[in-house]
Amino acid sequence: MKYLYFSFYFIGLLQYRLFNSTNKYSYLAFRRLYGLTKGGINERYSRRISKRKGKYNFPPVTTGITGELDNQRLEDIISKIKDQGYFIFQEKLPGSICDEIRKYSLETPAKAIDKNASQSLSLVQYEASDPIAPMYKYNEGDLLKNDRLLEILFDVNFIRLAQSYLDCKPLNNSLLMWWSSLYKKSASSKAAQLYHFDMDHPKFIKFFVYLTDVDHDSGPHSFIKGSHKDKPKTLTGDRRFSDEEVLKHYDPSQVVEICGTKGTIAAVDTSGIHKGKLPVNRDRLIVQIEFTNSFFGQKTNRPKASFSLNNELQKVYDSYKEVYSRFQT
Ligand SMILES: O=C(O)CCC(=O)C(=O)O
Repeated sequence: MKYLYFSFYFIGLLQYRLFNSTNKYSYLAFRRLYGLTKGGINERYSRRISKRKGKYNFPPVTTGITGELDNQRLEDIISKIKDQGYFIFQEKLPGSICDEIRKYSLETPAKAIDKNASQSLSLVQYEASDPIAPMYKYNEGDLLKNDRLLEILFDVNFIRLAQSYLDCKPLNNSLLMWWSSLYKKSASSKAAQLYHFDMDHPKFIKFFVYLTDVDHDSGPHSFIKGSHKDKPKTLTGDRRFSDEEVLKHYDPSQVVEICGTKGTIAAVDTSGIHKGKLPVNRDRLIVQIEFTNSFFGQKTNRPKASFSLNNELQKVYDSYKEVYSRFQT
């Protein structure tokens, strides 16, 4: 079977080179091979990408939502992400900005995501007191109309951190925002509330920003420390895992629930095992931006670059055009 997966994978790589798109079967084969080779194919492919793609030269100190970033701090943060799979920043997005985005979310319809496909397709206003689904996910096109979200998307420190972690010029892959609601009493697989790992591209990193206060009962991002580096064979399948299965193989001290007041920012390598814990006392609003080293893999959303940027963000866009190459001009 492994050889069949390899054949599909290599055909997919060739097609990707020629046509810039990944066929479904090659993508599935790539996901399986991640587990079967213990990440070996990702490492090999990523090394090649790093050699081929250059890197940006950043000024010695860059400033963003995560404060001032110099080379020493950059190295410290990256070594922590490499070691534990995540990093929680001390700096936070100011509360007033979180509130502004939260207000926007309550005025903007979102996709109610549930097992039921027809519900998932409907765009509805999120009602915290009467949710109809465990997750409400916003259309990226709507997010790109919000100046505060654009400030997160075009944050130079995120680009710099992503470059350092991915070891090449990063590609922005998505801007997402969703509510995890108090709809259900049990975890929803569709809302990523069961343990899993992501394997959409060879290498990637996500930045999460909480827009509401998050404690252990309000849906923290739960991550198994170190699981981005090493997974037991039974946890390499392309599926969801129960808490019991995961805890059979990892020490409880490795389960990290990322909690913090609104504005909390974390960088996570979600090739590690993680989930959004089911919220039981308060709903959670979260923003996520993802960077990858290649668009090989899952289809990337390619919206029009119709956003209007202030001078500062326009400078970031112009200086790091390749990062935002998925936006159609
Ligand atoms: O809601 C969460 O914290 C989990 C998100 C997640 O599974 C993902 O971004 O891959």
